[in-house]
Amino acid sequence: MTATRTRGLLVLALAMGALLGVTACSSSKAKVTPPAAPTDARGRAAFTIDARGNQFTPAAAIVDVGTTVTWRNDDAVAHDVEKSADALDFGGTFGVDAGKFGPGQTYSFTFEKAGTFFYTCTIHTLMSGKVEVVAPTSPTTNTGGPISPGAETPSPTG
Ligand SMILES: [Cu+2]
Repeated sequence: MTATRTRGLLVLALAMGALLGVTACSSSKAKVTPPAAPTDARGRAAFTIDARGNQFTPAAAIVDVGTTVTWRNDDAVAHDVEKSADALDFGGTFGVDAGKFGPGQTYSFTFEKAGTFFYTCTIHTLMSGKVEVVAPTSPTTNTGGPISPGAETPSPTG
């Protein structure tokens, strides 16, 4: 009699242990997505980058000098757009804080100098992007060749 009762308690304890084990094993692995190829937006006077799902889309774009880039917040939360800590001088006051870049709001900046400019959302630090600004080429001489890599060299500090 007592032996049967003890076995019953053991089964109950094992069942509870199994339940706890199931609930404790629900962690998910973080996925690392490789950087996408930059979107070629040369030849356009204006270009839009979406802030959506805590990502800038496209995260990398190539535009001509003089192009106005507009960031649009498509998320339900506020973001900001700021220079990355190691970014070049953008050639003007760059950035918008979260108070002016809430859901549905936009921010525009006209790139007046060539270079590769890195920016980020300081609230969601994994949210970042770059704009590669190149001197426009005449349509008759544009052979679709590679872009000069020289523009990424940071200017010396002084
Ligand atoms: Cu953000």
